Amino acid sequence: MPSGGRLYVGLDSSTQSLTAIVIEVDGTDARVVFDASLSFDEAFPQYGTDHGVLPSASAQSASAGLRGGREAVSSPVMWADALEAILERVAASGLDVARIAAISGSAHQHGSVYLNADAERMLGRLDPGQMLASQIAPILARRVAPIWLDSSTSAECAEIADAVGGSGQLAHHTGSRAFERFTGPQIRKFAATDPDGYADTARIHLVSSYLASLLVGGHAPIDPGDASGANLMDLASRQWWAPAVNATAPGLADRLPTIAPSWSVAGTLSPYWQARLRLPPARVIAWSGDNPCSLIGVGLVREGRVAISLGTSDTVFGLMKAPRVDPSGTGHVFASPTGDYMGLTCFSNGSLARERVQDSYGFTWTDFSRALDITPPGNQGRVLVPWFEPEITPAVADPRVHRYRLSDNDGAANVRAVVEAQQMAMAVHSTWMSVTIDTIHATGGAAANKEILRVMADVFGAEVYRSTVSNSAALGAALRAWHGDTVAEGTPLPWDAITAIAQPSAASLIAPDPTRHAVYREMLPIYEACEAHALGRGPDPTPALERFARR
Ligand code: ADP
Ligand code: XUL
Repeated sequence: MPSGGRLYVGLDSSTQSLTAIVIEVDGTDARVVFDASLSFDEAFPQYGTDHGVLPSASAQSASAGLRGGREAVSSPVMWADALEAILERVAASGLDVARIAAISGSAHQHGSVYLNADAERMLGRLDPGQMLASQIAPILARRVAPIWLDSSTSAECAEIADAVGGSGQLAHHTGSRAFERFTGPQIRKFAATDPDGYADTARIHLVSSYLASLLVGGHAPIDPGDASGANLMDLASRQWWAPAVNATAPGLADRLPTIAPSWSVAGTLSPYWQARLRLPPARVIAWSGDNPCSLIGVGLVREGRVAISLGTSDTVFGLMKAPRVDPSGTGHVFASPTGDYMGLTCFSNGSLARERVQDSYGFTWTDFSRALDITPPGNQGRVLVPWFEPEITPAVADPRVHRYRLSDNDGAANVRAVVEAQQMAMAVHSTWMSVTIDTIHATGGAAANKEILRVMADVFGAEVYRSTVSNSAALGAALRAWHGDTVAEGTPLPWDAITAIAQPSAASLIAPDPTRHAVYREMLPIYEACEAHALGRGPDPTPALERFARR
């Protein structure tokens, strides 16, 4: 290897874009030396995607009949085009690419790619004189890939759960009850609606293992982190769970990739990439899902710390030493790339709900922050249950906003009510992880708002640090490439050292206030009662709120 630090490439194939981050490592010091992104809609208009999703006509023609829920599919050929385009940028970046020691990746979870029996041979002898995408089209057994936004498989979810002995059993083994977007139910639907296409399918990859396969020029394994988003993997053994595999589709066991540890070397960059872009035969470390990669990219390698991502939706996730499963059936357990587990709970009414309140009163984000400043913690017993849109946690199909003792004329009180409700909901619905949360890494667009983070710190009674990593999944992938390379070299570095670059700065700390935290401890059970009432499962919480307001 030429002199200078080793370079590690992390790719993140998200729903809408592909990002590459390159880090340079000297000893245990790492720094980002390249960061670029391309948006699918803008870079590849010929595919006609909208936010990365093919128009619904493609979804309909790709499967016989549209049944219930929304179908959402994307294009594996477009993803191949994007992979080539982003690696071209890395190759042309001026970096000394001969120093690339390893490359890994992250992909949105649950999506599936169906390859035919020619794939193995064709991937092994890609022609560097031709674009990658043109050579991929002939090896697809299904032109499109269903992705995580697809909610059309409720019937399949019920059938799979029934066949394995119920939702509890499925969740106990695979970490999640059957979810429409998860890979197993999607495979079942394809096998039933397009039996010829399924018969042509020799290998079903997740998006992560598909893209890794394109890099190594052969079928890559899948890591346990992304495999646990399939409703098919047994968490304890990190192998496919035969009852779920058999319940999903006939002959599925032969069509799934092998599961290998997240730090496995899947192969090296194939002759195609070496000849076409002059890249070295760098190690390709198994790819993983975006959530497992983000866990690493925000530096969560110990139990007791969680990340709260305040993006379009709000998500709580953190590392768990043991695979504890959410008894309410809304959270997920995935394998973590560290060899541990991770819990994740997703709330669809995140920034979306904050923006709805903001818009109703014509507030800027500065007004929004000021409203939080001038209203007291506990909001004088005024509560809003913020289901502006269908909610994942708890499951609410018919959205409605519920106000208790709260007038919708009072803008400031509504701002505090939405933020408190979201933070309390996250606190309540993450207790299943049985992790004592002492530290929170806040990420996502709304983490820019200090006043929101103050409510977070006070509700959880935890120290909140603002993470400044802009693409935690891509950074996590680059760090995983580094980690996998050290394992392959026989000198594995501990995760604390690998993730030092991802730790938030001490200066961003927002410490909890004990007096305010005491207010929220009192309020939390009352908020739970508000949720129960809104779900039609409990009495009116107004008397309890009145007592709380008078206290
Ligand atoms: P995505 O999930 O799409 O990646 P981001 O993490 O980029 O979303 O978050 C974008 C959201 O952040 C915006 O939609 C906006 O609602 C929110 N946001 C940006 N700045 C602020 C702010 N100062 N206060 C509250 N929310 C904000
Ligand atoms: C998690 C989930 C999403 C996708 C896309 O279960 O569906 O987070 O991984 O980001």
